[in-house]
Amino acid sequence: MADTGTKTRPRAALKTARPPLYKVILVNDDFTPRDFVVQILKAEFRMSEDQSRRVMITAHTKGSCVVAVFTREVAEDKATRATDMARKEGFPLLFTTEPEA
Ligand code: TYC
Repeated sequence: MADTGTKTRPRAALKTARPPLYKVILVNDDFTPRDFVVQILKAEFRMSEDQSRRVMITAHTKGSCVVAVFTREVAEDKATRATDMARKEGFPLLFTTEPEA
């Protein structure tokens, strides 16, 4: 095969450049009002009204939906904050995180 000129970087350098990513997942439930879910998505994840409604409806119909992907700390922080906002209003809405791939 022809030499493409691409050099393999050391493992340590690659790891520093790309930390593992985590998905924030919105979980459906039977009690949280749709509009409240949309408000949370807009507030915590800075999503538009349109995007928020699509994600909410996907979770509603399929059971869950990936909201966004972040580094682990950011993903866990956002999932906790969003879940806490719902708890304060007495809703069982849940955001979880899991490693990507
Ligand atoms: N299923 C809820 C209802 O019908 C709305 C909802 C959607 C709740 C998505 C949670 O992640 C969720 N009121």
